[in-house]
Amino acid sequence: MKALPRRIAHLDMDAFYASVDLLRYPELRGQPLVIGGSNAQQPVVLVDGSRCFSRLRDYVGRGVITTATYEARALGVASAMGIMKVARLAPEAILLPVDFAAYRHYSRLFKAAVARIVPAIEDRGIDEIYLDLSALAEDSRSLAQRIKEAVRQATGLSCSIAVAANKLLAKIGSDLDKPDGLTLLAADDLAQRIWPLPVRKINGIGPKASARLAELGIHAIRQLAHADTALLQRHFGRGYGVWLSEAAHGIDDRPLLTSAEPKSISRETTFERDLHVRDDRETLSGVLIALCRHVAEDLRRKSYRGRTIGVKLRFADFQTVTRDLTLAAATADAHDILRAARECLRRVPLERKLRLLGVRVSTLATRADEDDPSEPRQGELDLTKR
Ligand code: TTP
Ligand code: MG
Ligand code: MG
Repeated sequence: MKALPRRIAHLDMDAFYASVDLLRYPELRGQPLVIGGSNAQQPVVLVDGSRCFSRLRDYVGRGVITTATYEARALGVASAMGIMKVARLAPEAILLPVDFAAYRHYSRLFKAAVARIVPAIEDRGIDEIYLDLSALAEDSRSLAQRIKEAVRQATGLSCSIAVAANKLLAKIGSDLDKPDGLTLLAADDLAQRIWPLPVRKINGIGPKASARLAELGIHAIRQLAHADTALLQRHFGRGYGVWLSEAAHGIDDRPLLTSAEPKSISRETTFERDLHVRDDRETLSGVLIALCRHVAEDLRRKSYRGRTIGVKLRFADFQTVTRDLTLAAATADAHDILRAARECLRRVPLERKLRLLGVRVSTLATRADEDDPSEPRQGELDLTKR
């Protein structure tokens, strides 16, 4: 039986950081706005309650912007541009500092809203996700429309979505009709809509590869699709050469990575006042025991064990140090973790006061990964310094 074609969507928020900031400063709507300043660009509230914003023409200094509204992009501004260059292109544009806490908050909100409609989601970072729509009955257009509305309801923000046969095409597609786009790509759209695009629109062809392709006279995806695979392999190696050719033909079988496997599990705490290792010995010891117990509980709840135990300390002057060690066998036991954490702490000079203490367990394995159930639960401490 032939497998049914997949329906994969890519969703990407429009001018994400700038759009989140516009929720707070709606009076800036319609103006060119650039995000990337420091605290000096924080708006000032005047006596009459109105706000005074920094303009780029007044900016002197280094740094790059994170993003810009579409009004600023119309003036030639783009992500990752130096602020001084942006100031020359758009002197009247407004500059705001980044506010990562706000972006993370809205990122969680839009992902939760989509998850209520589509359960199979691959998280691709702060403002984008892949969705597998294959198991749903509803047609792609009304589904995509419903997802866009849910995102707008939950956040007040717009996004662009494409639905295609795979991740590669969906990712290219979501960028085709920004902002507020809804793009459906069918198999026979490849030549018409994908092939005219420059090769760097393919996620996985970066600046280096596209420069080398340009040296071979290959600029558009159509040219890449018609290029001899053997030639591509000679210039880019066997694997990448084949991949380039397949990508240009819109072939991509990668599954969605729906449940992100954690690389580590950790707990940390910042003290209400800075603590001294000698004078506050008992408090610190209690905190360390509690952190190890919490990490052990997290590990057990998620059915993980870990072999690498680490500590993190931040001193009153904000200097941060970490130490870790690797055990002979993975553990989820609070006593094992505590023993190893204390061993790590012995390797840190502790003259200054502490403002933060953390415990991390990494090199994780799930129960299913453990092939030998008879292995000793509590391995010897292997004090190999890393
Ligand atoms: P993007 O999705 O690449 O861009 P965008 O959401 O601002 O605009 P678009 O409508 O074209 O999708 O990136 C998401 C956020 O990531 C962006 O708002 C700011 C941040 N970012 C950077 O900090 N530096 C960068 O170079 C890029 C590209 C993005
Ligand atoms: Mg975006
Ligand atoms: Mg993005």
